[in-house]
Amino acid sequence: MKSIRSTADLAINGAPPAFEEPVHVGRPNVGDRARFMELAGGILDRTWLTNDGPLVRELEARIAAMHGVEHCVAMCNGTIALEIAIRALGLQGEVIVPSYTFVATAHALHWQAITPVFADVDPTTHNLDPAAVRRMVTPRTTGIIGVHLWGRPAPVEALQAIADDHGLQLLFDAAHAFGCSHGGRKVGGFGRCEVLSFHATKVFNTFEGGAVLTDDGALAKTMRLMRNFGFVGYDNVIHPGTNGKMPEINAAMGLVNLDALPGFVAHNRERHAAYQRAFAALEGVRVLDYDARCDPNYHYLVVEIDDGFPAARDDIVAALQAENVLARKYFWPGCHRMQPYRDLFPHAGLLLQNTQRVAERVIVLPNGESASDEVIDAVVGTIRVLAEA
Ligand code: T4K
Repeated sequence: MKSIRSTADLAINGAPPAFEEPVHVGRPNVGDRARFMELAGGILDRTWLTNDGPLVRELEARIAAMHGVEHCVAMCNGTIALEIAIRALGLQGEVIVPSYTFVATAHALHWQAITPVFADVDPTTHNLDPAAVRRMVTPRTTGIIGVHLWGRPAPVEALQAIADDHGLQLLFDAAHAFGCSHGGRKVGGFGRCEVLSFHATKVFNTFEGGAVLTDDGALAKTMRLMRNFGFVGYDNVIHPGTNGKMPEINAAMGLVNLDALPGFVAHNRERHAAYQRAFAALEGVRVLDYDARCDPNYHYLVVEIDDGFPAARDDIVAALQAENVLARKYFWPGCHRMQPYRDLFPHAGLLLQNTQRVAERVIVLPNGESASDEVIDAVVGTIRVLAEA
């Protein structure tokens, strides 16, 4: 592999890229293939392909136990899981969410004619700032959705206090936080419920998939009805519903990946430390770290480019992509600058100063299996050369 020492070495200046094949953020983690094929064979033998099948039930039981909650309701993806949780909790009117999140958090509300009201984030943690949340409560507010961004739990106690003070429902978008803990307690049991995503690009995937975790038996029962059109038995519909079912083949992937998860997380953690070492000598670029109360899964490798760093974030991303390192600007530009929210709330940015600053300084880099030493060298070399130039 070429070493990047001067501007002439950069692919943006005509040199060959550092990697022939794209190096992705979000390359799927895949466990034991032979075991997956075995489970797939069992599905075909049983010809029970979806709708509360035995592998889905096994996966639900294992995920609930792992997160220390009573109920795991598996779904076809995290977005539908959010929508079902939102509807099962009876949210309406306005719901407070961060703008600095994947757009699915806001869309799951808008899709159901609920107004997402964007509150600003803490610039250090990138999670909701409780003081900003308090400022956004109105008589129309019915709930708060906290997001455990990058797998770092949101300020769960402070958000619960606001919810209690105002009689609001609190739930969490835990799409990034599979297996993560806060103060020694696994995510899953905070708020009324917590929503996971098992998308291909997540630390734990079921191709597509998601789930809602809760200790509330009545809520779990309602969500089970809702994910299967409200059916009880063959002809009896007792509740409005949709199709949120997880297929058996997805659960097979989940069971295999659950066995492999400790290895994925250990590897992520080791690569996170390798990035930290590599960036230590480059002043002005910081690898996002976690506080002692948080036990993360290290899935997202997030760096922040300090104000005043000699190279601009967007130029860095363009240069990395030219090297075939497909760095991402998650979650730029913030939901409030995406449609339909940009037109609905044209002045939202005035109250989202931290969101805008953070969204303009973050780069997400390949982690896990994609983050070889060569990739880390190429990333750091590219950024150093750009800064020196
Ligand atoms: N809440 C939050 C906070 C979320 O982050 C998400 C999802 C949700 C809710 C909703 O959960 P789901 O409904 O998705 O279960 C991705 C994912 O589509 C999305 O699931 C994820 N968050 C978000 C952070 O990232 P994109 O548009 O960046 O993904 P995509 O498909 O372009 O993939 C990213 C890279 O990964 C590609 O460059 C190629 C690579 N890749 C991707 C896939 C799908 C592979 O190598 N193999 C693959 O199979 O949004």
